[in-house]
Amino acid sequence: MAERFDRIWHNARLATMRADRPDLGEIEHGVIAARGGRIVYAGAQTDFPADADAADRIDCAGRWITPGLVDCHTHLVYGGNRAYEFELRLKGASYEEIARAGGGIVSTVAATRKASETELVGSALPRLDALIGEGVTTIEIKSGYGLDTETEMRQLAAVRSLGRQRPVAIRTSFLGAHALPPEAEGDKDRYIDLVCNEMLPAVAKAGLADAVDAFMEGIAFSGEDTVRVFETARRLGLPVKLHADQLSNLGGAALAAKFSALSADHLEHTDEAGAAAMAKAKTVAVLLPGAFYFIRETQKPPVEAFRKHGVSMALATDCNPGSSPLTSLLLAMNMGATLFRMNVAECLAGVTREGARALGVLHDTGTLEAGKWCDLAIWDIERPAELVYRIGFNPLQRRVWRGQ
Ligand code: DI6
Ligand code: FE
Repeated sequence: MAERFDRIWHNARLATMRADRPDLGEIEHGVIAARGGRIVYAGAQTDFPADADAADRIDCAGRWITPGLVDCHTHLVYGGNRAYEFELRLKGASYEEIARAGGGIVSTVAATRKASETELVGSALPRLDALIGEGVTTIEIKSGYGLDTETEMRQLAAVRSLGRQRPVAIRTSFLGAHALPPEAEGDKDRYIDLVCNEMLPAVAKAGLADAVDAFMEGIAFSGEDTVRVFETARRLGLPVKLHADQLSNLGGAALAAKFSALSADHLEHTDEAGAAAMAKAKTVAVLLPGAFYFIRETQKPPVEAFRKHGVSMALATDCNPGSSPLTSLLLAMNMGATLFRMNVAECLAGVTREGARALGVLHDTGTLEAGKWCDLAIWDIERPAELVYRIGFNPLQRRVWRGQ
């Protein structure tokens, strides 16, 4: 009897992004067949049974299909915005100067504390929709604009709520160690006590965090502070990741590797020893060209060292109100290529397979392979390089999440 599927996409060109195939793992005459939301077959038309049966058959007319995109680093949920600070920066103030003068992250904290869960969801939805409109099927969203237990939990509850309101997979990260709130009066030790003894246990108990992140930086937290947060995460059984070496080299990459972090992110100031440590620990390098561009950083992440040591590279928007008000993963790819000199295959892998790896969900999504969720982006393009090459143009024809 002919095998029966829920849906078949045929007459398609596939960029499978499979790690065991070279480049994009292209298949010129391809078929994808799905059942129960999962891919059952993704491969050549010639190897697919001609008598296969499906409730729904979609002729892709030679369009390209990639895995649904993965944005593996965002701060999508927050109150207010920082357009005023942007104006200050246009007058000459730097991102760090504004932060040190009491603006920056803590000004978004004030606005987030004032917002209800409904308001946080409402202001984040248009940003999420912009990303979904470009084919994003999995997104990571962090807390870190509450900096007290109640607001951090409200922010993460808003994130979970977004996942119920849109067809997208969401991974949350708790970023209590993002900045020092004003009421801490400069006492970092006491604040990290609060993060480790109260916030993180409460967030973990409520099931609100899939991972734990920290901002290790001169304007934020030290390596010692980070170690305390990571040790608490380890006790609670949560994986870690780190904002590392963004504005200065404090050895964040190596520290992330020491804790077998899923990813170390930013990494503009990471040195070769950091890259080597990450390779050994299989920690993914998440590169964020939107932040590099927006704060006019000039130090580029060591892409050549990552290649040399075999460090996986992902690309993400870092969507946040202060350093990267970016809601386009397509533009992040263009910036990865133009600013960081990543090639087309690296950019595409960065927003699919490697983004999934950075979130620990590669078993479920990120490539076109039997057994994974049927998360697809179908594009009106002639060659995959167009996805990286254009600036501000969206050729998405259709997006599929879990087979729908
Ligand atoms: N690094 C960043 O680029 C963002 N957070 C972080 O740790 C910036 C967040 C902000 O400025 O609001
Ligand atoms: Fe960030």
